[in-house]
Amino acid sequence: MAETTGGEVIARMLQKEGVEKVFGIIDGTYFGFYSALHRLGIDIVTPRHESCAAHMAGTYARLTGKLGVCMASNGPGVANLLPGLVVEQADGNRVLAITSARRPGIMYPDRGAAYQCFDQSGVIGKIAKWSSAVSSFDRVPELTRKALRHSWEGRPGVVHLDVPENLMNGKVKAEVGLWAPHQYRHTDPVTPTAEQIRQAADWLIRAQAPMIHAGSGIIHAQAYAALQRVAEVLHAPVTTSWAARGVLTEASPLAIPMPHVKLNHQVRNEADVVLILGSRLGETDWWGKPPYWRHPSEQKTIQVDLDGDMLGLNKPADLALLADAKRFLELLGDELERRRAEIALAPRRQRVAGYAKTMRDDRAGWDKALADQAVPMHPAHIGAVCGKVFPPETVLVADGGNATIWAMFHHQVTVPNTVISTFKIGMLGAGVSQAIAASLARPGTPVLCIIGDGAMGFHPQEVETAIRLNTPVVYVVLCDKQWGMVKMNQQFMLRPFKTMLFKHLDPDETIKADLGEIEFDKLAQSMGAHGERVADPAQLEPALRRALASGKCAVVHVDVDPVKHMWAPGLIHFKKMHEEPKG
Ligand SMILES: Cc1ncc(C[n+]2csc(CCOP(=O)(O)OP(=O)(O)O)c2C)c(N)n1
Ligand SMILES: [Mg+2]
Repeated sequence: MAETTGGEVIARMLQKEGVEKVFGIIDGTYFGFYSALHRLGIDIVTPRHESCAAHMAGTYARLTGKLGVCMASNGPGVANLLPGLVVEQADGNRVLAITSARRPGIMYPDRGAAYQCFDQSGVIGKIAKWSSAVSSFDRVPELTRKALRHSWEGRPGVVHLDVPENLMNGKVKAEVGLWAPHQYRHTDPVTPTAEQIRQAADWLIRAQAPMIHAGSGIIHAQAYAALQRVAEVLHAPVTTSWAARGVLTEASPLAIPMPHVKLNHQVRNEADVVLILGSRLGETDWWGKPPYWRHPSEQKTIQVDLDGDMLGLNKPADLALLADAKRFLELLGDELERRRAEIALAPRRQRVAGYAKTMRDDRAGWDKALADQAVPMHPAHIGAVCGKVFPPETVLVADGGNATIWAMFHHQVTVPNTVISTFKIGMLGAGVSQAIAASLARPGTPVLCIIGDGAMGFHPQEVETAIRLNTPVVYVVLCDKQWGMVKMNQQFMLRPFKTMLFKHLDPDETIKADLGEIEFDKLAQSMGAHGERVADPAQLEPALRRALASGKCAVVHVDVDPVKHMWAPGLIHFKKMHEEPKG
């Protein structure tokens, strides 16, 4: 009988699941696991901070549709992993975390005073979909299967398996049968019934003003083409959650991108039938409530989700459907095409043409800032110039406070699933490693990370990771030497009238909102990256072109006007969003 370790059994099971990469930092406590990954040809991707490993796994999962796996070692490694797990769970990315733990004799319950240990499963269990500690070698396969089952069912999120070092590394004589994924978990998409499709089609065909609201469920189901077909047959406008921005190409007149906040409210108020796909209608969707959405008594809601817990969560559903979004859209598309002649398109066309005019007017308003050629530059230039330099399939990673808002307002998403951020939790610094994972997930595709100077300061060490892994990410760091978004908020709290009058307060009038300088271009050069610094808007395009052409990780330090940077567009709407709607 062959000798194996618990770590090797898990590695082999991951291989059966098609896992090609595991993100994490090595440690002796799980040598049995990662040495088996290495032997099996599974790529071990090592950032320089465990929270980055979690973000990399999450981004990789989101961009590929595969399982993202990260690992961390007991005690400090897991402690560092925690913030990443919080974010990946909140943002709903399919991440399996495998951690080492101290031997069972001294843990669960903690004997006290043991080295490098805490109640890892207890803590992660509170923030994840599911967590379990493994107690014996015999239970390694069963609990790994359970973890994989949880990973692939319901809303994607974090699943955790805590494996003691003696099981990770200890050699055991055993034959462990490896099952195929379909033998222990659901692998076929959940299909709606014909009656449900007929009902949904009836309501959408007869509607005066139908609309679609799409969430990340469209990304996880990779249902872009099916969504586009249904939207086009119905001629229905499509709003999205922030995280699902671009699931319908914004080149389509039916796409209502999220920066057009007032128009999003208008569309949602005019609609008499709304089809909600893979979205919880959370706070950033204004909870699906009046006055931002039409009252439920006047708006029929069809909600499709593969997680029963999401149905009718925040807005009552008239037709609640437990189904895979892609499967649903394909069947609905077939039904709608059969009944195409019943759809009265003229009024729908007229309504959508009105929306296009509003979007053009909004854009013209935002683009006025591009006439400003002052040095240091107006932040509006960055998104606009990046749009010229980078091809449409580029993955944009947005990180930072106002830096993210400027990026969102001056970027158009024409290829679905090319925007990464932490839209639900707004984790400063996550973008640095997300961008590297994006480059690993889409080799050969450019990756652009637009990031604030505060955010970049959380994880600049990952530039070395990008160099080591040969991932040619371009980081554009918006340097205002302040926690810009918070400073703006603070000014309104402290001296609203002076803020309105002079646009900013004096340095001693705000509280700890200013930062010193980090020369991000030079810091990057010290790690072997291409570094540039630019303050003049006329120099931005050539600087970005050089960065992209360098063919390696590049960091462009962009000096932006700190006052203009604070006045990001749409701030009033985002402030309002924090209040519970009255309806
Ligand atoms: C990890 C983390 N800590 C604190 C915050 C709260 N916060 C939100 S925006 C912001 C300021 C961001 O500054 P910077 O990254 O420089 O972006 P800017 O607003 O200046 O463009 C802070 C501190 C956060 N979102 N994430
Ligand atoms: Mg800043």
